Amino acid sequence: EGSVYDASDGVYRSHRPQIQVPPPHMDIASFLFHNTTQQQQQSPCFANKIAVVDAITGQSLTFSELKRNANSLAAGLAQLGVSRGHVVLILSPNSIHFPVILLAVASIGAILTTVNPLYTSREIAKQIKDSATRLIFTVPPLLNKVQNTGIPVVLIEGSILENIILGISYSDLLSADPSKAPRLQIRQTDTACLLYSSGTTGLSKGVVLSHRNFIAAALQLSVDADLQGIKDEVVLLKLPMFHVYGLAAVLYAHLQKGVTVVTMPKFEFEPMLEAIQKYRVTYLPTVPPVCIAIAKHQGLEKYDLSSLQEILSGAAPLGKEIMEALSLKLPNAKLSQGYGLTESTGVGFILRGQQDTQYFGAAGSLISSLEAKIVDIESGKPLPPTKQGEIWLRGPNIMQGYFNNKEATASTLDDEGWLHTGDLGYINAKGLLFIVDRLKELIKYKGFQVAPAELEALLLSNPFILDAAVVPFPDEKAGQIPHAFVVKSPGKQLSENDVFRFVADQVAPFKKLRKVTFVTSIPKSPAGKILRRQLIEKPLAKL
Ligand code: 4UW
Repeated sequence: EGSVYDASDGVYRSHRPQIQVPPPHMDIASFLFHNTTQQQQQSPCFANKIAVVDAITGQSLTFSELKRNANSLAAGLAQLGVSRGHVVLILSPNSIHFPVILLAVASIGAILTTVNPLYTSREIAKQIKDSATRLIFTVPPLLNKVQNTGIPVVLIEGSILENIILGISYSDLLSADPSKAPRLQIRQTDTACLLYSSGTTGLSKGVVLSHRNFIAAALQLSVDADLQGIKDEVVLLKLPMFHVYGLAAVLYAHLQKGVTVVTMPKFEFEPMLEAIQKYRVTYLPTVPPVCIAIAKHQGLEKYDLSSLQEILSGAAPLGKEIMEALSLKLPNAKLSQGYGLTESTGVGFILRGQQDTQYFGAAGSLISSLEAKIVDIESGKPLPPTKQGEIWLRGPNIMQGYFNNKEATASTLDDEGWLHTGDLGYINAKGLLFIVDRLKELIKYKGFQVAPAELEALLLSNPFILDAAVVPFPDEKAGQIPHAFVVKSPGKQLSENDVFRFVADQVAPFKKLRKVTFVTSIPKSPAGKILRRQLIEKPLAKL
């Protein structure tokens, strides 16, 4: 039984034990350090336990070093004038410094916003403006993307020379006296992170996640026995730390438990297998395309993957067939699936380690302390098990709202605190969630968000294009690819390639159009809204 359906109010409630949120003065940094210091006291060898290690360079930080560095950096940032409510942006691949920066920034009441290193300068500039970023952390190879923003930059791992030119050195900041870290009273309801998501519609928006959201999500992921994982767990974090899944559900949730996190700066298939072998990784959280790659890979036996006890898939649908193929390939590793959103601090439904094939294809069962409703999209009435409707979620992990965007917040979070996910699904008699479709505009390419509105706005900025719409098109490897329908301006010549190139030059590679169809008009409702269903169904009908 995953959850209990209450017919009197139409709410599904989790069967898992409730989480105990710590006292309100604890922020994400003090909570993590409190937990790990306690473990240190219980076990003498814990102090030297590795908190995070870079799988490629071997650079690492123990839990004590993580704490000291975070406190030093907090002191250094405070000396620089970074204070409560200021937004700090990080543009960096995964690294052992990422958690240091997260905890330092959060511990002084400032707010971390993350950005995909693949973004173009134009995309980054938009986020800097929207979030009112005051300081940027980046690495030398990405410096050119933020150099001309006028915002002070700290180079992580830059050479001394580069740092001198920029004026602020990461190593200088880290050399500050950790005991000088400001002792601020941070409220757990204060914002810890601004993670960007397009939500159910339109352009990317800052998802306001509080300290409590992060702490709750971490606890929700570990409150009951089947979620706790094994003793001496080692988790591989090759998912990006800029995304909620990597940041909240893997990095923060595992560090606060005292679990070693092995990180990879970028995802590559064979190095991932090498890292599993080398670091005796027990747990691999990942996304469907990687599950497919493992299931189809010839030559897995070259690696000793015997330490791997569990693989978790999420961020996009994973079908039953792939799960079956994967379980044949790695018979000793259990398969799990989870469902979440940036707006729910990543967590929602999860099922860990179910070997039984009857669970394959399910997105999980309701996480602790979270309520769900399945709402009929026509009548707005809550639905009982097996009936499909929009998934709504309410609980301590649900975002505070979209940053500076009352309108978008109001259309996603209702007065009773329900998050309208824009996902269509049903909960079966056993309490398992099955995702059926996405009602919202969002396209997911390999688990990454692509907002149609963003590509449409770009297409419309081209004088050769009169009108355009972008919708998802199914793809075996990527899950979905962006497909543009384009109406040419009268008398203008434009090829598919021109359209591909025009977009590709201005967006991160994962947002590129992968299919273009020229049409004479875009179907719209009387109110002017693009009738996306018609476009989505059009190419399928042709097959
Ligand atoms: N099946 C079908 C799924 C699934 C899915 C997500 O980019 P965002 O905002 O957020 C995420 C978060 C994923 C995640 C975080 C932490 C975690 O433990 C976990 O479990 C494995 C997953 O992807 O996109 C949110 C949207 O992505 C789709 C769905 O449309 C959702 O609204 N999505 N998971 N298992 N679709």
